[in-house]
Amino acid sequence: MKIVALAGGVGGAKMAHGLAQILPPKDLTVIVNTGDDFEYMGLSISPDLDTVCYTLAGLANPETGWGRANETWNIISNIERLGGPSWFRLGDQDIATHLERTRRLKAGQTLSQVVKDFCAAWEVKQIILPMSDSPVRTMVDTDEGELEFQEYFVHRRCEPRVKHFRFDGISAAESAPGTREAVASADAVIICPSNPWVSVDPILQFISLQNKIVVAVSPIIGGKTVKGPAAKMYEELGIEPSALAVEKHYSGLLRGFVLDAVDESLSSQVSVKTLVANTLMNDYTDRARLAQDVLNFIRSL
Ligand code: FO1
Repeated sequence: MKIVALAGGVGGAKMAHGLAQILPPKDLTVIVNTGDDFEYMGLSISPDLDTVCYTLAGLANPETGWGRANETWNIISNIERLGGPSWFRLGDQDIATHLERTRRLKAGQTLSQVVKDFCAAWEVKQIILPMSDSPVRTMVDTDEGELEFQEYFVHRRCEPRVKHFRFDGISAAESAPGTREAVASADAVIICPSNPWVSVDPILQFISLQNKIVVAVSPIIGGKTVKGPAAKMYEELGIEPSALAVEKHYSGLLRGFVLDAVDESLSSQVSVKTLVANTLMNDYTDRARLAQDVLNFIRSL
């Protein structure tokens, strides 16, 4: 079964890793959000792409979910000592990724080419595609004004209240090579348990899911998010955070919806077919089990 997974952030990477443990590599394409990308200290940073690639390569930091395992922090500590910025924590190994990506982009390579080469070097056999090769920047309109995504997310720890999201550059941007073809030839598309507002919505601007079997996995469990600000965002936008809110978010797109066992009672209110599953992914086994459950669910649709 050929699957396209739409992913951003740690939840998306874990689900992609679960799918990667089951599907033959050529049958899994992951289209990744690049709205969180930014330039920091002259470096081109692509957090969601790196999180997905590091996770599939088995190189991700198991505590944070982002960055590298067994990381050292010599460069950032020395920058800090010199009075430079250190709010965005870049480890030594991770900095090598950003230096090399920045060098290649400056030399004229596209982001897709860079990702392809890095995946080959890290022995990631699945197909990982950025949503676009053009810069798209998620801007968060808050009660303290409009902030760049990482400024809001990391520097301000998601404290400002959100009012609206804008994807700067989206009207001039095109989908990355291979994304539309991957969706067209997929048997199904899985929307990973990523933040609907800032991880999935940007990707959805680039692909058409018409007439596809689309299944979403809720990132909200019992009204809360496992990681990140999705529940807080729903609340601040005047929507009660719940799996139902996520299903409504994707209204018109879905053939099936996966919600956690904790939310089983909500299942009857969902307007598409549902799968109640254990969606918490604490370890590699949980990831593979959830992926298998979702694939079986897709077969039943
Ligand atoms: N998230 C943090 O909360 N704090 C950090 O200092 C931080 C550094 C960082 C470095 C590289 C990278 O690839 C990701 C990093 N992230 C950090 C995570 C990332 O910014 C967010 O999780 C995503 O953008 C949201 O999906």
